Amino acid sequence: MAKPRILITRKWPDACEARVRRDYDVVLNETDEPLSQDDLQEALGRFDAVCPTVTDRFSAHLLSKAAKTKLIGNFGVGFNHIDVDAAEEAGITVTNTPGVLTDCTADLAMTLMLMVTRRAGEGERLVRAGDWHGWKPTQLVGARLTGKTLGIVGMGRIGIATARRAQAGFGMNVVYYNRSEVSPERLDGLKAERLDDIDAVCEAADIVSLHLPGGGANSKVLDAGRIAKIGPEGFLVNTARGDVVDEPALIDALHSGALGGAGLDVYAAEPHVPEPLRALDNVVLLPHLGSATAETREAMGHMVLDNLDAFFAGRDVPNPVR
Ligand code: 8YV
Repeated sequence: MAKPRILITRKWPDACEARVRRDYDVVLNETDEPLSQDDLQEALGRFDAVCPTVTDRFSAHLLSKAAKTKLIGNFGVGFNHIDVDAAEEAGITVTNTPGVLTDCTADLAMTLMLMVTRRAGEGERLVRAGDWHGWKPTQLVGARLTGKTLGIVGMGRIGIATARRAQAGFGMNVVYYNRSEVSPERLDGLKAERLDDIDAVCEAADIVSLHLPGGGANSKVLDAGRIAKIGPEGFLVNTARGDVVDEPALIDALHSGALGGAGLDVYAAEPHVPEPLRALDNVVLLPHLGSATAETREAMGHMVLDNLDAFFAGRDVPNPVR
């Protein structure tokens, strides 16, 4: 029997590319250039499965014309770049990669939290520019994490893992908002108070860290009013999706001092990072590095392929998005 035809839209870790080459009739992206909407449309007519990343947008329009593809095996846990209703309507199964990137994304949230509160980006720029002329007691004085309150918005796997690090490693108090109750089993010893809404978390927390999915009702959930509630001494960290924050309102708040600082790994229209944001000193800007470790990226690729293997063997896929 002919092997299923697979498209991998971006360069993957070597071990994962070797596995997919061995098991499937695969087209890899040797140049690693992002595919255009026309390329993706064509792919949906040629391949049994397409394995995209966050850089590939599958709109309802595209999916409604899918002539061949029956599986979209997303390399990543977030899937707001795929219209899953339209995929379902087109009879396409969508899978993702939950769990394997939890620790690394939580580590990156802590990285941003430390960098922005301790002004590490500013310090690095100072040294690299050759402008550091020696130690002084008032130079680049930041804020201490110990004893501060972390507010988590979206207490899923990554939110919990971030809270655990903040509490166990940095002695922080934790409050959170999550639509549903989080069971004590999932909290597993973590001391965290669930507040009534996101506004209450922004009021109570010194640092707010976002861990909710992008798209839909979550779009711009951190608006000007909520950002103002975090306050001039407060900080915002976003490793979730750029669209959950009102980006122009964030820039205004950072500029006016209504918000103390921000640490961002994600942006509203990636890879575009607005120039006014890049011009600000009280923001740390990373290029969507949440899951970027060798171990995790390899685990993500293998998880996509486990889903492909199950699908083409006629078994239930292990990680359907719904
Ligand atoms: C991924 C992410 O690297 O998994 C996610 O949702 O945000 C990132 O860590 C990226 O989405 C790859 O598609």
